[in-house]
Amino acid sequence: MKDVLDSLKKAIEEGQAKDAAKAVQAALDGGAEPGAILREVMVPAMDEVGRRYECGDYFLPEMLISARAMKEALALLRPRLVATDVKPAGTVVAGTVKGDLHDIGKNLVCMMLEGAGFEVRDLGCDVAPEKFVDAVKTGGVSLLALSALLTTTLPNMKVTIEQLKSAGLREKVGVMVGGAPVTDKLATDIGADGYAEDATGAVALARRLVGVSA
Ligand code: B12
Repeated sequence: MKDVLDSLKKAIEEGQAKDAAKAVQAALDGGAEPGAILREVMVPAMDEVGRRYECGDYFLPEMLISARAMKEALALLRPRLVATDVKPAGTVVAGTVKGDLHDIGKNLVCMMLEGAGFEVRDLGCDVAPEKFVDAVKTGGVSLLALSALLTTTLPNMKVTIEQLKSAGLREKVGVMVGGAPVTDKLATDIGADGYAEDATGAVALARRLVGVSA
C-alpha cells in the first residue's frame, strides 16, 4: 500500500492525472480509508506543489496540471466522501470569493459538508459579493461558506459580509470563512462567525453554527 500512496503523491506533484486516478483507485481497492488518502497524501501533495512554486521550481503551468491531477483523483473519492444517510442538517451556500480561481479546497469543503448531511449550493469560484447576497435572498440558507486562497482576494470576504449587512440579511445566515491565508483573527476582524483550517474542521464548525451535534 505504501508504494501505491507514494505513487499517488508523486503523480499529483508531477501533474500526471491518469496515474493519479489509477493510484487512487488502487488505494481504494486495497482498502485505504478515503479521508486518510486525502489528508495524508493528496493535500500534502498540493502543499508540495505550492512549495515548489514558491521557490521557483514550478511555474503556473505546472501548478495548473497538478491541480488537474488533484481534481481527477478527487472525483474518484467523491462518492465515498459524500455517501451519507444523515438527515439534512441545513443548507450551505459556498463559493470562492471574487477574483480568486482556487476551488480545490472549497470543493473539498463542499464534499465533506454534503457527506455530513448538509445540502450544498456551490456557486463556484470568482463569485461576486452580490451573487452570494442573491443566493441568500432566495431563502432557506443556513450558512454561507466563503473561501479565499490569495491575500489579494481576502478583502472580498469582508466586502461580501458588508453587502449582506446592507441587504439586511446578515442576521439570517451564519458566515464561515476559510482558505490557506485565512486566520481566526481575520474571521473575527471581518465579522464572520467562524473559521476552520480544513474540511473536517469546516464540518464541525458548520454543525456548531447551525446548532446540530455530530
Ligand atoms: C493549485 C494552485 C493554483 C491553481 C488553482 C486551480 C484550482 N482549480 O483550484 C492555479 C494554477 C489556477 C493557481 C493560480 C494562481 N495562484 Co495558486 N496555488 C495553488 C496551490 C499550489 C494549491 C492550492 C490547493 O488546491 N491546495 C489544496 C487544498 C485542499 O487546500 P486549500 O485550498 O488550502 O483548502 C483547505 C483549507 O484551506 C480549508 N478551506 C478552503 N476553503 C475553505 C472555506 C471554508 C468556509 C472553510 C471553513 C475552510 C476552507 O479546507 C480546505 C480543505 O482542507 C497553492 C499553494 C498552497 N499550498 O496552497 C497556490 C497558491 C495559493 N497560489 C498562489 C498564487 C500566487 C497564484 C497566482 C496569483 C499565480 C499567478 N502568478 O498567476 C494565480 C491566481 C489565479 C487566481 N486569480 O485565482 C499563491 C498565493 C500567495 C498569496 N499568499 O496570495 C500560493 C500560496 C502559492 C505560493 N506558495 O506562492 N494556483
